[in-house]
Amino acid sequence: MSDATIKGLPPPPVKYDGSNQRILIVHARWNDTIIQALVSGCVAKLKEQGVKEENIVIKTVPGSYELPFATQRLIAGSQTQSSVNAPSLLGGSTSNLVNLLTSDDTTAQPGQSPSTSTSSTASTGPFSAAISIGCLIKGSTMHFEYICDAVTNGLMRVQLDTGVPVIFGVLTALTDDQALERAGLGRKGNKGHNHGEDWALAAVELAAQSAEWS
Ligand code: DLZ
Repeated sequence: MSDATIKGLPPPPVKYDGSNQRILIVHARWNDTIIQALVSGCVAKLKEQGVKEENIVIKTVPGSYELPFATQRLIAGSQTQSSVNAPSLLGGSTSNLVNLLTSDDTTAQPGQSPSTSTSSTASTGPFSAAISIGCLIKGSTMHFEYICDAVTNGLMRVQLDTGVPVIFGVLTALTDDQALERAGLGRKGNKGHNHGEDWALAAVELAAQSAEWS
C-alpha cells in the first residue's frame, strides 16, 4: 500500500536548501503556550532545512490582528538593507524564544528561563520568506470571525504587494483542544501534530521556488 497521505502536506518532491535563505517569523503573543510550541517547531524545522540561525529573525506583536501590518513593515524594511552581518536587527521587540535560540548558551531550549541577551550575529538583507504565526480561538462573540477574515486577507495582500512569500501560520480554532492538537500539545490521548513544522517547510520551498520563478 502506498504511504501517500490523503490529508495534509505530503513530503516535498525534493529537499529544498535553506542555507542561503533569510526567514522572518512574526508571531502574536496571544495564547502563548500554543504560540511558543508553534514557533519552536517552526524554528527547529527551518534549521533542519539548512536555514542558518543568524538568518532566522523573530519579531512579536500583541495579537494576530497586528500580524499583517508588522509583516509588511518588516519585509519592506528588510528590502532597504544591504546583506551584511550586523548586530542591531534583533533588538527591541525580539521574542524571548529567539533570544534563547540565538544566545551564546546553545543548550538553552524554549521553556527554560527566558534569556534577555540578544544575538550579535543576526544578518541583515531582504527576507526570502516570512512566516506569520498566530492562534485565534473562538469566543462567544463575532470577534473571532472578524479577526480571522482581516488577518487572512491582510497576509495575502502583504505577499502579493511585496513579492515575498508570506506563510499563513495562523491557527483558527473553535476550541482550545483544536489549537493544542495543532501545536503538538494535544490532551485526551491525541498529541496531534505541530503545524509550525509544516509552515517552515512551506517557507523554505516557496523561498526557493520564488527565487527561480522571478
Ligand atoms: C482581542 C483578541 C481576542 C479576543 N482573541 C484573540 C485571539 O484568540 N488570538 C489573537 O491572536 N488575538 C486575539 N485578540 C487580540 C487581537 O488580535 C488584537 O491584538 C487586538 O484586537 C488589538 O488590535
